[in-house]
Amino acid sequence: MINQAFTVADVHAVEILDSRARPTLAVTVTLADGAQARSGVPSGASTGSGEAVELRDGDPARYGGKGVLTAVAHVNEDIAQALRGRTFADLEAVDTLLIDLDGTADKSRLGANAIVGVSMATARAQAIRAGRPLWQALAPEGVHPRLPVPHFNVVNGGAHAPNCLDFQEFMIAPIGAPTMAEAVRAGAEVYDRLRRLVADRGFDTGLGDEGGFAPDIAAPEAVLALLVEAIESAGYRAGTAGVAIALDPAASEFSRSGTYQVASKVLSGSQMVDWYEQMLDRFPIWSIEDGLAEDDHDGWRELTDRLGKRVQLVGDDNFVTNPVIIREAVAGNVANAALIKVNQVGTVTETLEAMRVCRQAGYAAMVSHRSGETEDSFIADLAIAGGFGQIKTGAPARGERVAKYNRLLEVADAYPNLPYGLEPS
Ligand code: 2PG
Ligand code: MG
Repeated sequence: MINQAFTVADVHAVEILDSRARPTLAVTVTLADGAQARSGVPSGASTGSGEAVELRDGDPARYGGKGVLTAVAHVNEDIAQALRGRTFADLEAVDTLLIDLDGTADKSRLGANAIVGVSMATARAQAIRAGRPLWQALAPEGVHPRLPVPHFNVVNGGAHAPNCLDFQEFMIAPIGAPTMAEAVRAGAEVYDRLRRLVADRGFDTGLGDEGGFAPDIAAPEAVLALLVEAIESAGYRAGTAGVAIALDPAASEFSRSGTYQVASKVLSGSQMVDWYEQMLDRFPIWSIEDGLAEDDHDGWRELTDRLGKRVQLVGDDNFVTNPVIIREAVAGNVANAALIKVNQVGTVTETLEAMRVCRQAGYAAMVSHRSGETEDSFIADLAIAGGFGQIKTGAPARGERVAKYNRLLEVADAYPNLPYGLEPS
């Protein structure tokens, strides 16, 4: 962390497009000594109900109501007025002011999209001013930064693709790769093999929102078999010694009044856990995110009791990067890892706090993009800084996803002593 006071000279936002042709914000923060940084605000599609509120204009005449001119005005008026000319001890002081200025529990007055853009750009400007790479500036005291295992989302379904696949994300994770560069190479080579396999089986090779293929395959097991084939035919071992598999079914999206309607089945929470258990027996899955719906508290406890020793269980929709919620989950023995998304909670300081809670509890943390992204690579640095050794940021294809992987490659090249891989437990 940087403990150098700084003065904000200016804050400015503009409405730009995200990777899904929807408006979002780009925020530029300028400090008094001239350091200047810009950030692009990400946006999700399968959002948890407890997320900080993304402010949309709701004017049907512009972008189908999805414009963000109100949030932009909040940055350029209220927030700029409150920050301009003021000196802050650190990033936390800025974030605290933003939270107070908003005055709501869910950041709905100014908009979490407005607030998080200012927070991210301030963090970056502060790092530039200190002459430090962003990851060094973000790294908490006592945490050892490391290059994260990239979780490449290579098959997209659910809310991210128009196919019949209910599970949202099938990821490949080169846990056994010796270096960041080899991990990225493995991801790209397996992705390339997969494209050919998908085409050979007669499926369309069109892509979903996160750059993964979106074949019309309904059964998750069929996709898993295809992934193992792609991993092995690219010359890698399937499993944690080589390239493992991670899932984000995003089960909230297919839960209906206490049941799960998925792959032409109607299952209870317990039956979902049975099904995951069978998948773990057959396939090299090392991590499951949002295996059950955010409000299925009994199900999550059963999932953790039965599978928590065998596999990483990541809370996303249910945890929403909220330190208070994660603390409760730890107390209730729910999951063993959290997904970390800056815009879910709305400031960089609260995001770092969520990671601190995970660390204290012995939970893992995976830093994540959103399905709607910009070319901003902020989360690559955040993942290095957090020291857990995990990131998911889509397929090794499409500029807004690749920007993050390329940033990791550049840091790996510039800092050859940074270790790669999962943090040893
Ligand atoms: C998720 C995310 C990112 P979205 O569910 O983990 O992959 O999707 O940004 O649409 O919420
Ligand atoms: Mg998720």
